[in-house]
Amino acid sequence: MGPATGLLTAGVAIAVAQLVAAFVGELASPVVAVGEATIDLAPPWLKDFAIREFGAKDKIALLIGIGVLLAIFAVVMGTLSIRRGWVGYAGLAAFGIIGLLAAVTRPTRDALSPLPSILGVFAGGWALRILLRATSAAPKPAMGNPLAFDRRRFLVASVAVGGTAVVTGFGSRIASSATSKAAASRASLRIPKPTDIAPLPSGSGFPVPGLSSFYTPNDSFYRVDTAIIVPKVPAQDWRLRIHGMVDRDTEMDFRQLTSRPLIERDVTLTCVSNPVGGSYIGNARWIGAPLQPILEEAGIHQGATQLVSRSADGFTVGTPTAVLLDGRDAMLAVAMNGEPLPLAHGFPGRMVVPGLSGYVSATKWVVDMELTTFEAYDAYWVQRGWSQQAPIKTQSRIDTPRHGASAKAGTVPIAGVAWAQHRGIEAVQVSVDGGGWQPAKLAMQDTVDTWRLWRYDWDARPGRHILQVRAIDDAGAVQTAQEAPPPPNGATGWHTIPVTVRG
Ligand SMILES: Nc1nc2c(c(=O)[nH]1)N[C@H]1C(S)=C(S)[C@@H](COP(=O)(O)O)O[C@H]1N2
Ligand SMILES: [Mo]
Repeated sequence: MGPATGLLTAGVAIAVAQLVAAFVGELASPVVAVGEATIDLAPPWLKDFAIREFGAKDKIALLIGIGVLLAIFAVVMGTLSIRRGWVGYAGLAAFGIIGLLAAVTRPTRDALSPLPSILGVFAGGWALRILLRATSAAPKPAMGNPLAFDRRRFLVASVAVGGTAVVTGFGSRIASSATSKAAASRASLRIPKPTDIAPLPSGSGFPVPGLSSFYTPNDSFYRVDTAIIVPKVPAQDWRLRIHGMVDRDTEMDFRQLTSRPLIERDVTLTCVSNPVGGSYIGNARWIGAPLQPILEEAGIHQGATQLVSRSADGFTVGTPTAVLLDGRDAMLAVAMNGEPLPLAHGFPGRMVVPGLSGYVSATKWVVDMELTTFEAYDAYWVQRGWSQQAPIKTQSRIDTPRHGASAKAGTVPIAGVAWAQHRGIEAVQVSVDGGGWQPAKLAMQDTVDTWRLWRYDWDARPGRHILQVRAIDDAGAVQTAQEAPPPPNGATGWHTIPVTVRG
């Protein structure tokens, strides 16, 4: 009975907290707040490990971890509370205080943030009282089997409490989707036609099975961020403030942003955590307002070397001001592959800057830009040991054959992608078993800001082989063979894979 008492009490507390959070803000949920606080406080090696091992599923792994810890805590407390009721209440209060502290220290907190934790604890207290009463109903020794009597009463109480948890839990899910003004705003949004349209590239791919498509569909585009719950900012509530070392503090709303002349550009986005051969890269067609004129209108002071952009959930990015003013297509993007930004990719507005790693350029849900210096401020990942600056390093990847695959002897296409955003890819070379570098066929270069697809038709002989690829950028610089891990500013080395060829 102890474990059930603990689990049911925790279940009701969490379900009620979730329901309240659906109304006062999902980020005020104690579970989410504790999860996000854990992400921010986790030591860098643990975060790097989580991104490396779980990728986009790192949040799910974290939530499962929190769930398991909570369940253990609930079972222990429930068991102790059968003997001493106060222990259960104390455990509940402790767990509420942790949730509350996390919720009120999040960058997204507001006056209502304590509510989910407080009401959750009260609901849990109610459940615990019912369950403890049912267990302590002293059976009269004379009345046959005392355990059966206990059990029935406890069962009724459990069903009542469990039912409350389940109904409230479902209610919170329905409420949170019904209260998502951001999803509604996205569904009804029409992005104005860009005034400057990029021609659709032709011949930018190859019909090789297993090779990436030139454009990465939104639903398979990699996602990296610190948010357990995607920030939900309706377009009509969005404001961008520009301040700091500027002549004029500026604020603009979404309508003002999208009534500016918009450009449409293909830009490949890359995460600094991408290991050699990894998948944290994608290419999309973006629509947005060029950032350079927006900054120039604000009047940037001499010496403002860093633009610190901040998201609705308090994440920060530091970008060199010089890069934003050098004429490249840095933009405040509002559309991705022909639709408003997906909620997970920064709706309603994000930064996109060709040539820089995501963590120093691609702020999603961006709401604030402060002009400052690199000496004055370290952005989120810089505080955690990554470099202040992170231009993209020339890289290439073999998409097919896959690592360890086996193929039939004969002509086997080796194909993949290569990237050196804002420099461009001039050549890609393939080496088999450490032999000479052979030139791969290149797809058309769309722009220097996108990746370039390549293929090499290999005359494969039976046996085990090692395939390697390297790229050469438009300046003639050859991708380095020197192996380096992602921290602190991006992995290097040649993607190398074993394959087996059958006779
Ligand atoms: N608000 C916010 N923006 C963010 C991040 C984040 O954690 N929060 N992560 C950055 C990183 S590390 C990368 S690589 C890109 C990834 O963008 P994507 O998820 O759209 O692929 O977003 C950047 N922008
Ligand atoms: Mo990243």
